[in-house]
Amino acid sequence: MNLTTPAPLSVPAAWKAADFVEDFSWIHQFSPQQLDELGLAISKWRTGLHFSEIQSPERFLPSFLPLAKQIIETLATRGFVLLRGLPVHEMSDEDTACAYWAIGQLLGTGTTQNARAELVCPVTNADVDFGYSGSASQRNVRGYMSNADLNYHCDPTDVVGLLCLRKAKAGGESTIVSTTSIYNRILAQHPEHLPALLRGFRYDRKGEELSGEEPITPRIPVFVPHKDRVSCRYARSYILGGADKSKIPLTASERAAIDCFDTVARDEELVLKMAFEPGDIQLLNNFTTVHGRTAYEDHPEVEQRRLLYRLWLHLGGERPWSDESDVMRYAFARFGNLGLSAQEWKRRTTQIES
Ligand SMILES: O=C(O)CCC(=O)C(=O)O
Ligand SMILES: [Fe+2]
Repeated sequence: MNLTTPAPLSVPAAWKAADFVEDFSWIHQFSPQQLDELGLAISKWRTGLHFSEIQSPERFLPSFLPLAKQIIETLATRGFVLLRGLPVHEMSDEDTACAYWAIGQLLGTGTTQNARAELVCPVTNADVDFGYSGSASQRNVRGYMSNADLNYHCDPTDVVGLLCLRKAKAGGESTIVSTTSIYNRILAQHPEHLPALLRGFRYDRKGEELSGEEPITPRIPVFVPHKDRVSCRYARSYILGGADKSKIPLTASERAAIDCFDTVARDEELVLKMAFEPGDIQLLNNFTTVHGRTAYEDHPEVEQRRLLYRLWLHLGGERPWSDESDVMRYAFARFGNLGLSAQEWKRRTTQIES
């Protein structure tokens, strides 16, 4: 265990909204050369390949390689970037998935994200009821399939990518917050909540576990302080679901601790707003940022609904991700059909078929 005495951190990951009023270095616009390479690569890959079968994308996208290196460095330190200008209007949704997957594989390994083992997962309103009431209709529902407000959370993977294909008619604003800043604030102003947050919570697997697997995770700390950084895992709806399914209600101090986390996360001083445009790719380090989304209203036509493509990337031996404990990195990330690379998923399905 890498626990150290909690202390405030002054590192690039501890950013605040005011740091980016005039600094747009977090936005990278794809260059004409990068887009030409991508167009050419897609025309090669289009000939019957599924995106998950693309081999060695780096051979086709040489001008992306310095960018990929820089993105990984930035994700490891500040924790977020926005790539702008993927020409989604000029591409079929299939070609977009292909381009997006290929770019993602230059950064890490794409993994499956749900019981259906989707590797590029559509985030769109499937008319499901998502919320925090714990009602039967909300049981086992994941927020990305609804148009509801999503509380600040980490996705259970090293890096999440969200590519915007279509915007909502109204709402659906994405915002992010540094979890290092949340930690600093709680340490300074609400230290009484730290013990519960360091101890952590059990997460609901929302029925996506395989038979024989536990329906809830072991306890996952919200914060793990290290010498020069603090790792975070947090997702309120899954914590509430975990308490519900285990039939062990949260204690008053646990409830107060997650309420405190949410209140601090919503502080305007900490929140960075991102107005997604079609073609934008948001990339986040899930150990140092939480993201949220406001509720939204869709256009009436189903094909015009807000649509994002989500990628979950495993960064392998790359630091600091490789320094995380198994509980932090995998307890809520690898179970059921989730958290598998395309190869691992193929192997699993081939074994089942044969
Ligand atoms: O719709 C969004 O902007 C975010 C969705 C989200 O958090 C997710 O799919 O993990
Ligand atoms: Fe998310």
